[in-house]
Amino acid sequence: TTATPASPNRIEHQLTDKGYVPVYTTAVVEQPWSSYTPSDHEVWATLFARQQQVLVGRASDEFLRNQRAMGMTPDRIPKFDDLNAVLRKTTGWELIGVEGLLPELTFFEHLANRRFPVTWWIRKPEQLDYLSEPDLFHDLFGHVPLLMNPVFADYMEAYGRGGVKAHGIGPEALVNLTRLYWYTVEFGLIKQDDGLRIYGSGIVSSKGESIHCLESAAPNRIGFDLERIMRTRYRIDTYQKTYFVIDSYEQLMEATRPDFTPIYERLSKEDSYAAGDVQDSDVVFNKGTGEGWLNDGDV
Ligand code: HBI
Ligand code: FE
Repeated sequence: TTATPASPNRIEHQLTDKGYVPVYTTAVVEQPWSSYTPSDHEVWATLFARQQQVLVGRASDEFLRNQRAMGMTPDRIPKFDDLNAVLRKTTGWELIGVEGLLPELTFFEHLANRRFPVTWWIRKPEQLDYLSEPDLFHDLFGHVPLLMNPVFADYMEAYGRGGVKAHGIGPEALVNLTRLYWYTVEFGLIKQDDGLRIYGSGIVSSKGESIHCLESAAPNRIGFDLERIMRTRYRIDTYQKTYFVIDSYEQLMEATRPDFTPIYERLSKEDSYAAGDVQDSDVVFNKGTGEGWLNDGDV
């Protein structure tokens, strides 16, 4: 049965033996801007102001610069049409409204065509600090600014094309590619002259992890290595045990140039790595203490 449980978010949930799971809908929806309530705009304004404050000195220069260049309004939910006017002429990307998580192939096809799916609804006040699926704040505040950067914009399109190909190869290839997305687009760090900085959307949209990823002694911080990342399991329900550090967005783009098929081949014969393990071949910025880590739950 599809039932929408207590969760105030609009995404349909299916009742399964694992409880309520989000039902993937591929529908593209117009942003219902006039139906946002004052409370919705208040949630945006609160999260925006809080993250702006936390990200000074923590987010990458490129992220902060592009966030300003986007002209996002801090006091109310931005209009996709307004952001698209800027985005289209800068890198040819455009935002489309969706109900929430899309089936992977649908998601990849959008990225391959420079369309970024943005959830149209925003979390409720009682969900300020955590919610299980991406909402408008995560997508808009977290993902959109770097789409203004031409090199990162190319990377995201290349990722989408890679995803469509991986989908054709099979589920293991998809898992490898999803790990790459997870440890770069969602939870990536970048090295700047003045230290490590955040560019991953999952981090920049979370107050706690914005601080934890740079300042806690618990996690590993390791130099970017595409194949190593594709082999590494990750966490969905806690802070990451390991953050990977790129030297530049160009490094990301370069890493997607080769055909991944031989890499998938190689990886299909190897075991994956636990999220918290450090490998001998790693460039280690720091080896975490592992404090507070849970032993189960790596995916
Ligand atoms: N759907 N709307 C949306 N947004 C995402 O970030 C997203 C998705 N579906 C799948 C997905 N991300 C990840 O599995 C990617 O690694 C493909
Ligand atoms: Fe995301």
